[in-house]
Amino acid sequence: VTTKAVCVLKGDGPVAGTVYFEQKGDGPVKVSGRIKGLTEGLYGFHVHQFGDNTQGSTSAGPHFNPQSKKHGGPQSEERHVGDVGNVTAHKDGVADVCIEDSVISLTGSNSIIGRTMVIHEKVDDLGQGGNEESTKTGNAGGRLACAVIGIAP
Ligand SMILES: [Cu+2]
Ligand SMILES: [Zn+2]
Repeated sequence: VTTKAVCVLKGDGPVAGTVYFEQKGDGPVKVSGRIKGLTEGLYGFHVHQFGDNTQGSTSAGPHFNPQSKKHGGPQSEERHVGDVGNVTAHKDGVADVCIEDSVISLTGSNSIIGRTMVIHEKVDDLGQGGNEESTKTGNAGGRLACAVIGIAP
């Protein structure tokens, strides 16, 4: 069985995009899509706990972290479930999202369905920043755009 999900990122500024999720059985989740309106560089990209956007991305809460771990990178042993890393925008301001992740899921206790995808204003230091904030948020700063992850056909 293949499960699919999608989110349409929007914010107060020019950053917007569409991100697709696809998972065969309980295998890795393929995350693909395109985010525009950026400037060249890396941007923290996470699944946050709640699908609540009543106060914009603020009400989405912290990184999705059902096992109460510290913040990390996608390859880290110690990471939040929601820590899928960074996306890279090129000179044209577009980031092509191409991630495969074995920790997030579209089913079960690590399911990201109904939670919020967030792209941040800064690079995620993946927990290696050497300060307290790094172990919580990766120092990725404010939230440029977000969207609730929904079930796709
Ligand atoms: Cu985040
Ligand atoms: Zn995190």
